[in-house]
Amino acid sequence: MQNTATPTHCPYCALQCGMNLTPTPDGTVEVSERADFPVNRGALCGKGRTAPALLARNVRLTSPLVRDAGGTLVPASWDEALDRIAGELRRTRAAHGPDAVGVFGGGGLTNEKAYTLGKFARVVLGTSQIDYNGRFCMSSAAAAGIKAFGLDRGLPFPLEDIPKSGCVILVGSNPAETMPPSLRFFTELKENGGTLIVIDPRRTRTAEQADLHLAPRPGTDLALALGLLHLVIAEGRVDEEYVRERTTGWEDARAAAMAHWPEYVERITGVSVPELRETVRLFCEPESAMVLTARGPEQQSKGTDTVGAWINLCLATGRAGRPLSGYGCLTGQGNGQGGREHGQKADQLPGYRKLDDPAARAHVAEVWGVDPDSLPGPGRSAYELLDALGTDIRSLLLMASNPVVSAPRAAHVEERIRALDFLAVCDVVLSETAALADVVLPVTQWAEETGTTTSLEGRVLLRRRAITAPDGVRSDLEVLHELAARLGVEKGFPTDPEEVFEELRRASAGGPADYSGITYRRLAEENGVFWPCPAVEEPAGSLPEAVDGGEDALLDAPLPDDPAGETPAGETPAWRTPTAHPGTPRLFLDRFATPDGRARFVPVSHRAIAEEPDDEYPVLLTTGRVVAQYQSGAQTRRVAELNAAAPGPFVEIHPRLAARLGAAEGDPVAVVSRRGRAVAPARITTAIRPDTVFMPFHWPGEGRANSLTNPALDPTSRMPEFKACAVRLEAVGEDRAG
Ligand SMILES: Nc1nc2c(c(=O)[nH]1)N[C@H]1C(S)=C(S)[C@@H](COP(=O)(O)OP(=O)(O)OC[C@H]3O[C@@H](n4cnc5c(=O)[nH]c(N)nc54)[C@H](O)[C@@H]3O)O[C@H]1N2
Ligand SMILES: Nc1nc2c(c(=O)[nH]1)N[C@H]1C(S)=C(S)[C@@H](COP(=O)(O)OP(=O)(O)OC[C@H]3O[C@@H](n4cnc5c(=O)[nH]c(N)nc54)[C@H](O)[C@@H]3O)O[C@H]1N2
Ligand code: SF4
Ligand SMILES: [Mo]
Repeated sequence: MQNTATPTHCPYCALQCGMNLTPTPDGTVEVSERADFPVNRGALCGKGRTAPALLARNVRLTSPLVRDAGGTLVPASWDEALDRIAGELRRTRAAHGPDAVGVFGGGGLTNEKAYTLGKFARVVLGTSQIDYNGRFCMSSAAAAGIKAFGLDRGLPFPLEDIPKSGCVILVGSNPAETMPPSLRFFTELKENGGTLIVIDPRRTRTAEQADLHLAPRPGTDLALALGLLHLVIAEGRVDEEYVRERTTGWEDARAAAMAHWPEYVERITGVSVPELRETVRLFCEPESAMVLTARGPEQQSKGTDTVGAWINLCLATGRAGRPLSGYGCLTGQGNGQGGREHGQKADQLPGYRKLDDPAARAHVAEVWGVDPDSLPGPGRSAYELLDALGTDIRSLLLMASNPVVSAPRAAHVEERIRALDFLAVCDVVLSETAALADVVLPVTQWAEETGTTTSLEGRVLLRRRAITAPDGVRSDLEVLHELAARLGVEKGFPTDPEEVFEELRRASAGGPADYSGITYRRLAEENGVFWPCPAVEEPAGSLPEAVDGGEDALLDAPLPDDPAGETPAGETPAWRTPTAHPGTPRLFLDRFATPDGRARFVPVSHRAIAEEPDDEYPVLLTTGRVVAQYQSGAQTRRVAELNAAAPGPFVEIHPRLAARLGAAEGDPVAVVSRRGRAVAPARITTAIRPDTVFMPFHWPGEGRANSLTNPALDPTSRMPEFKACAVRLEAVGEDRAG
């Protein structure tokens, strides 16, 4: 086994690029091209290429840490650390009740870990107070997808459909920096004669590739989508037959759009009426078209309505649930999709079931061997949970997130974390949040453990262990197993990921995200399987009509029958029973997942961002990412090559705004909001609107963008408004006190 390459997937983003890992003599791994995975065909971005750097002992944690009487984190044995956590959680529960113990998870956790964490909260701790960082990520798109289609799977089609479509509108998405290998799908779209439209207040590297770039004022995507729908109606481009046969609610949505005149929309968004008309023409003329959103329009206090408005545009023009057409959300974290399906969300049970649905509770309680009435109800959303630390929630178990850097209004969140009676953090590195913990547990990483993730395509993938973890670290599953045992639950928390997955299959069976037909064997042999994949016993040969055109079209789907070439043509490979469900690369082609099978229009109207600029705070701040850093930077800031490429925070400023401020390139600039202040060097560029500044959020300390952001929440998704708040800029003199 040594020195042979293990095919697996990247530890970082939701593209989940395929890669091969080969062990090296010094105990780490070498990354090499894995051309058989169709999404990236071997290509990797710098983060994926350099991921093994984090396996080195000098950057990661290799011993549990416990805070001593003097307040210092010192190495401790596993037993000591686990006993301390179990003792503190028990004490909190006895003194303040089960809801005084909180759990915070992450979209980077594998399905097995996310599932087990949700089960641990409900079964062992009995707390309703669990949520996770995915709330900050795609929750608005998820809420809008469920409203309109009855189901939330980020992309309802594989990425390989993109180049064959006629037009793609990318709304607030910068894949050139956030998923570089996926850019190929958009360049192929253009090569095939399709059109790429990018909507972003900045002329990003992605926007530079576009046939048309619209640069709206941050926080106005809802008005923009309504203006486009208005024009679709006014120009007679509504697909009346589709609307009649496949949707409900059109009249109200139509009336709402008619109130958004193009000239009014131009005033709100800054996008001119001719640009709006051109967008409608490019979107409506081809036979097929797509709208893909990412964090730009979603991370707003009206993100759910905003995505709803873009879905309405797709529905009115007959561009959803048809081949090469549809609405999709580009999910972000490594397991951003699977992490939102199996119960680490406040209102959820595995299989994307609802915690307040009696049938769902009964089903999952049976799998877990507990009384349905013992399961707590829905708890608080991520920001609300963090805001309650030190008051209602006295102890917190945190796994795979670094909210001190990544949460909105981060100084306040940091203060709340410090106010806790007890904090335990499981991480691979000493993140800014782990540094505040009472106990830190060092865990294994992707190359050292097996598990499944579900990519942004809805494709369930197997990440395989390639090397043995160093002494001193344990997996998250082992941690939960040990804590459960110490809290009196001896059974039901296995440490073997495949055993967890087998249980997850049963727990998800019959739910919206049904994994029951998926096995590790199939994942390994088939390069992943798209959910839903129920374990149905169907007559052989009757594949479900997953694609218009039935079985023929399914042959196009990335589900190779036998990539290893071991099975004679026409025979079923051994790992798949003859009647196995093939998985569902494409959703909604026959019907939507609503009770009547029709998609639902939602009537939405424009509203302002929660904090509009005024005399005191006259400039808009938006935030996002750069290619070489990942999220809170806890991992990538420890990789020399990435740090050299993106060494620190900056403020993107238009030359006109910079001139008014008297700031030159590289000068430190203070950005001040009602929440706080951040200082970073100016990066002067005409690529941004003159009324807006941009900061990446990857750094702690003085340049922390989240010192500024507004935790105003979307009423449905509870997503904070990371993408727009009011700030003022101040030149920082040489005499600044620091
Ligand atoms: N390098 C890198 N890659 C990553 C990550 C990372 O941290 N670093 N994180 C991963 C994760 S978890 C996620 S969620 C994805 C995120 O992927 P993206 O959504 O592509 O990333 P962002 O930079 O947050 O936002 C995208 C764009 O939205 C624009 N924007 C800002 N405000 C608005 C607005 O009001 N309207 C519109 N239309 N656009 C706006 C920004 O200018 C930015 O270019 O990336 C994943 N990949
Ligand atoms: N201003 C602003 N803020 C934002 C955003 C924005 O666009 N603008 N985007 C938001 C979005 S979309 C997201 S997703 C969040 C992300 O922000 P965070 O939740 O902070 O995400 P990460 O920085 O990825 O933190 C993951 C942590 O878990 C650790 N880790 C990795 N794998 C594992 C594992 O398997 N087990 C354990 N126990 N730990 C692990 C890593 O070392 C790291 O410390 O940030 C949000 N914050
Ligand atoms: S694009 Fe995402 S999955 Fe692919 S190599 Fe880069 S970080 Fe990894
Ligand atoms: Mo995200």
